[in-house]
Amino acid sequence: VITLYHLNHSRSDRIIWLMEELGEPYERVVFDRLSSGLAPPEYRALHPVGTSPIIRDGDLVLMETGAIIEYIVNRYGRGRLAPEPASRDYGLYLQWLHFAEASAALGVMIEANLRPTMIDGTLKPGRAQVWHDRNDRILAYLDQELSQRPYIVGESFTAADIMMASNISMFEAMIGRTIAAFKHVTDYSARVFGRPAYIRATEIAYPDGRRAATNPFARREG
Ligand SMILES: N[C@@H](CCC(=O)N[C@@H](CS)C(=O)NCC(=O)O)C(=O)O
Repeated sequence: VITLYHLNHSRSDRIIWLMEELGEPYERVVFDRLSSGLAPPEYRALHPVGTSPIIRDGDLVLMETGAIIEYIVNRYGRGRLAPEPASRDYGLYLQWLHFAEASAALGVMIEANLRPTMIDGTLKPGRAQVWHDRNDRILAYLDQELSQRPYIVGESFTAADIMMASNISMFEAMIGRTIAAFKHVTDYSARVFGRPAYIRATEIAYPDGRRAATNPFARREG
């Protein structure tokens, strides 16, 4: 059975969402972040890089969200949550699965970290502006793609939605974009974040309800 080393308030919520979608058994070992936001030494001891998520399957220890998701879907998915390699959707599936961390999340993090170079609320010409513009293009692209189909790849929900949808709130929380201005992204968010597996995963990963602070679509009642 897969063990998820779950660092609270981290990307490992995607693995919980995936396992809840698949209904496959898994164990969670939970770690709290230090007050600095970094992973604690016990977590770092699990892997030489020590970022979240990390899983164990037998004697295999794996890091990197997209790789973990691809591994679990291919090995335990029994054909669920991914298009057939021979299908037309497969290429786009791989694109979004990888794009989510390699381009979308990375771009948000770079812009967020370059923001201290802003003067009077205006981005200085140069690197900050380059990343700001790239992130605008990414959001516009996402909105345009989602105007054409209900899920990021096609007619069915796939693991690429788990990878990509989880990024949406970062655009608002970390780099101040207004998601409500993107109608198709907003409609899509309501669709995927309304899934029973997502709601279950949120209750497991955020028992204190704190995800609501950054994810307006995951607001819990009461
Ligand atoms: N692209 C990597 C990013 C991993 C990453 O930066 N994870 C963050 C949590 S969301 C982390 O481990 N932060 C705590 C730390 O670096 O100590 C992935 O998706 O696995």
